[in-house]
Amino acid sequence: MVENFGFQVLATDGLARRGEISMPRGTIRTPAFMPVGTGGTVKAMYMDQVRALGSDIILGNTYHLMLRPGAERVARLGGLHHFARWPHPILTDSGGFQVMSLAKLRKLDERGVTFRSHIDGSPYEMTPERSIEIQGLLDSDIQMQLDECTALPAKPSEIERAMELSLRWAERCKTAFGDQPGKAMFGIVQGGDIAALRIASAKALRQMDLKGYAIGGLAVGEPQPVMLDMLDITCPELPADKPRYLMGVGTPDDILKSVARGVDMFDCVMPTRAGRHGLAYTRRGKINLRNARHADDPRPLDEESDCPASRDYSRAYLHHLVRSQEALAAMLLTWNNLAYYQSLMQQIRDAIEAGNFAERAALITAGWARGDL
Ligand code: PRF
Repeated sequence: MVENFGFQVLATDGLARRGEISMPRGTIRTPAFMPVGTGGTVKAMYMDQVRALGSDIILGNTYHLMLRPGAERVARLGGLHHFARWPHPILTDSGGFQVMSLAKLRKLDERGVTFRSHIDGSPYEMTPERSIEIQGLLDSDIQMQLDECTALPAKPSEIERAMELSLRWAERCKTAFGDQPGKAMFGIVQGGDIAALRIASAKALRQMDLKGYAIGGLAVGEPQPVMLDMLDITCPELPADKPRYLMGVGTPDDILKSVARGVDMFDCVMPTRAGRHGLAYTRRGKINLRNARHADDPRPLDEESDCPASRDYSRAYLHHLVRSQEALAAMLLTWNNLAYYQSLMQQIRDAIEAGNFAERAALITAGWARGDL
């Protein structure tokens, strides 16, 4: 068994990297997509299915789990892996981003954030130290620093203030995390859409010699070209021998273009959330099963897929399930969507190894344009 957290780049193709993160609970093949398991469940999926699709790691949320069922309770029940029956690596987000988007009566200062639960209004305080403590109680393998993410567009002075605060919080999280050889605490680059701030943030985090680096504060309202510019500027500032994680991204197109710029890890609610809203991601593009044109269509979503949800059920039946608001609609479409995302990641990894990533990415992109015919 591997005792220490490690990262190895196995192959490169342009700026794209094929790598491996190794840690006691398992090996993560990168570029990796991490299904979102906010409250200890990847919604509408059994963990065995999530694993069978090729997921090496899932994401959990500090914010949701601290409110319900409570981090101390999860710890008493044996930690999040045991509680949720996922024995493989788990990455947890630190809570700051979710507090800012979900909690009520938020107040942020140097010390941390105070807020009221969106569930029952009860008060909480989240400091960098408490975030790391909670992530430890959950027994998370890859923990994230507490940060402040600025939604875009924003005033440069606001972006700078949040970026500087996030750097001070990174130091406090690093101290609170201490030395845990089998686990990692990642810093988070902030700096909005301002190149100089991105560079300053990345340089300062690099000085802290962390085990991995996330890029936050993107896909928060800016156009895709701005996000890609920020990746062009940020990735070269990060150490080549550490994993890079683009938080909360994204569409299949975002993922291809970010891998091309040197990103190794992704998470996004898109495949799971879309699956609960009647949307299917396929190699021919996105299909809205709610649409009446599918009512008499006997074809599956993808006859060539090896996922039963994609291959064995007719579009007519899926349309019927979506229109009837059946639980099985969410189950089958989420299964299909995660199968598509993980097959995309496998194609990306294979292409980088084969040295034909750009050509393969162009073919994949051309496939989406064929539409749902
Ligand atoms: N910070 C944290 N979590 C995040 C983000 C961030 O900036 C984003 C932005 N896309 C998603 N999730 N901690």
